[in-house]
Amino acid sequence: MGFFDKIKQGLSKTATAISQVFTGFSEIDDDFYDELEESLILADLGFETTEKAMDALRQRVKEQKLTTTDEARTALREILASMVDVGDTSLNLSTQPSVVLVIGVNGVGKTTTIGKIAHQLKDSGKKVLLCAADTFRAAAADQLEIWAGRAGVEIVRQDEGADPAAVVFDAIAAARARKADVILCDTAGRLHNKQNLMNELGKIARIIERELPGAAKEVLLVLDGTTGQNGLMQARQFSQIAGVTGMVLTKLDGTAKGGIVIAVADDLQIPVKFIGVGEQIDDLMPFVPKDFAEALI
Ligand SMILES: Nc1nc2c(ncn2[C@@H]2O[C@H](COP(=O)(O)OP(=O)(O)OP(=O)(O)O)[C@@H](O)[C@H]2O)c(=O)[nH]1
Ligand SMILES: [Mg+2]
Repeated sequence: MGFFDKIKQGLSKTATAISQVFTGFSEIDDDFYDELEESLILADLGFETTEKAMDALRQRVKEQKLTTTDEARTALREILASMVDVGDTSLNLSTQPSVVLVIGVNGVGKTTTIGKIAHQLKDSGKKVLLCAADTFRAAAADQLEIWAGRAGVEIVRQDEGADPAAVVFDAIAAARARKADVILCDTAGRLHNKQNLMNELGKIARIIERELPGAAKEVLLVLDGTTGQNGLMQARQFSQIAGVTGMVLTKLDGTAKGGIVIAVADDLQIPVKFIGVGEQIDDLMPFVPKDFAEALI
């Protein structure tokens, strides 16, 4: 299944609800606009992003003298695609090694996403090293090790309770010695309001900066697509603290409504780089703004 089919399947409920607005009206009038607006808010686009999209649509309808809701559908697809097209959606891995730090609240899919990314990078010929900087739970490093085995990549870990920054330090040394291309760093799930955990992230970032000053670095924020507008709040707070360079929206195969992807990209002006569409190693798709807008609308 390609990107389009998988996403379409996951978002079918939302897409059907929005589609019914376009098929339920033939002409563009106030009732149509009202219903469309409501369907976008229900799809998790959030109030502000919905308003922005609706304003752009109204303007385009006027300027281009559109009359049918079919034409409005095409216009809205283009508007949403350009709203989420806020930067490079690929990972910057231009140095050897480069570092990808993966952060987010508990249970959003950080470790799983690392396993999936490791698999993709390995397939593309990169030498990948996983770093188990989630030392908070005993099982966390074990879980990452299972993913390392699945992806066929190496892992650096220490005992439970070790200083996460020390594990990162080790991983950087190992990456140098083994000439790894990419270090993928798992971190403990944290609440953006837990100060000591947020300080710990800062310490990890400082170690990376000190040890690899010129290296390409990504900070990927993982958000659970099913948590809706709460995900947007998390994204705002993490991005203020952690210098997020890209986002991953997971669980778009389940009950997620999908519009949250557009809301976070538009609100933060940080590109979504991947979307998770299942629990298996292949269930991670590169984010393609145009395809996503088309699947949703
Ligand atoms: N359906 C679905 N499930 C997912 C996806 N990504 C992750 N999961 C599931 O979400 C659960 C949590 O995933 P983890 O990778 O352990 O999440 P985490 O962020 O590392 O969690 P902590 O380390 O506890 O903070 C697991 O059951 C995963 O299988 C996805 O894209 N779709
Ligand atoms: Mg984890």
